[in-house]
Amino acid sequence: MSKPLEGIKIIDFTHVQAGPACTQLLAWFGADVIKVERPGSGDVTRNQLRDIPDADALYFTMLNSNKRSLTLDTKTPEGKEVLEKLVKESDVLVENFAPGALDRMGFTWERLNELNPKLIVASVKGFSDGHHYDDLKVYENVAQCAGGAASTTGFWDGPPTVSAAALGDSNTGMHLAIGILTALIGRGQTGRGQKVAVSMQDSVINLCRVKLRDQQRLDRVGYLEEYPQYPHGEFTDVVPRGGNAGGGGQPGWVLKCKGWETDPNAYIYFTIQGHAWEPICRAIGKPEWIDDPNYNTAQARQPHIFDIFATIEAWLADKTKYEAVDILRKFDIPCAPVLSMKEIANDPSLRASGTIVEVPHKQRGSYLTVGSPIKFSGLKPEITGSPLLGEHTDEILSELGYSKDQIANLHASRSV
Ligand code: CAO
Repeated sequence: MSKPLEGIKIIDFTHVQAGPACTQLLAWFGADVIKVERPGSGDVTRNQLRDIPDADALYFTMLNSNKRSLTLDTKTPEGKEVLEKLVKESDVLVENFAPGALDRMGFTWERLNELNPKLIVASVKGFSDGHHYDDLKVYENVAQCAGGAASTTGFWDGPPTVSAAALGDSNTGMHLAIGILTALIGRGQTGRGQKVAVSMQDSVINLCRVKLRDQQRLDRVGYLEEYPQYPHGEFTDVVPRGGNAGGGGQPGWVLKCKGWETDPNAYIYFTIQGHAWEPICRAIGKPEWIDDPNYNTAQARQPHIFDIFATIEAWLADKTKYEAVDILRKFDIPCAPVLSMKEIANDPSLRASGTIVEVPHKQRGSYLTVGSPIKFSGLKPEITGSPLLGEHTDEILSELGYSKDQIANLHASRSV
């Protein structure tokens, strides 16, 4: 099956998570992604949190599948020359170095544009260009704090809390991928490349838009009716942390199921959606609540929403999370079990859909990784293992026209 991005050559000058997540996605869809890494060491994640001595760490392997690896010291004259050749032949260069690093290497936007006017240069930085923090180096949790996620996550009586989901890293990479594909379509129209920049702060803010909505509602009316603080608690002038409350118009909460005393994930998420109130009452054996004026509107329920949740928990006490969902799904009630990573790793549906895949690796044997969360009718991304450091160096150099002797000289000069 041919892949839509086949023929697109990408210089993957990325490291850690934000950039690699972007280029991995493009590689899944057929792009030739050449990961450029420093000789000897490579992407720092090859060594981070290793579970097998002397083998690439899962942190690296799970962000770099379907790529080729070229080792190249882009600070030596010979290394710069190789990069220049590659730039002339490529469609996209993606990087997520610290601010100014690419310029210091001598590869400014102007220089890259001069070498190849059709090249798209895509960057991730912590903060956008011109922002008062645009000189900062940034990692995941820094971005979650700067993007409004941490101040609005967690419980009201605890500190700002970061999410386990990589809102700052992988999320920014996904935004960048959209930017790159847009610029590729734009290039089809204009014949010219352009710079595409995404900041981690901006990408987090884009996902926190409902909290910006809430800030404006709070400014106007002084309270937020779907938050647990309403109507009994106090509001200040900033959006509070709402625990596990639903972010939209549907109150919900994480509720205990059978076994919660010993199993940290014996819970379901239960949503009380307005139009589902009648089936909810029937499902939990409370038909008398259907027409009771203390319960039959969202407004009437809110003052005693936690009593309602407690009643539902009493109903859940003798049901596992799976049994509970199996009953509730018959009533069309939006809910799901709280799944552990172990359950996700072994979930037959996720394996069948290709969302979780097992791939071979030369050092590790096989390992589990994520497959494409985007499903197509005309494309089935095949996930391959990540490359070893420099595995494709000679192959890529010879594609660039270097002879065997020239390649040997590049090795001898430690430029590759
Ligand atoms: N050959 C020669 N030099 C290379 C090279 C290569 N192949 N690859 C990288 N380098 C050099 C860079 O040019 C840079 O040199 P200078 O400091 O002399 O300019 C140096 O390696 C270090 O790069 P860096 O500053 O990007 O790396 P760091 O470990 O100090 O910082 C990070 C890491 C992630 C904080 C920083 O890159 C950053 O802020 N990136 C932008 C935001 C981002 O993507 N963060 C998310 C990372 S995922 O959590």
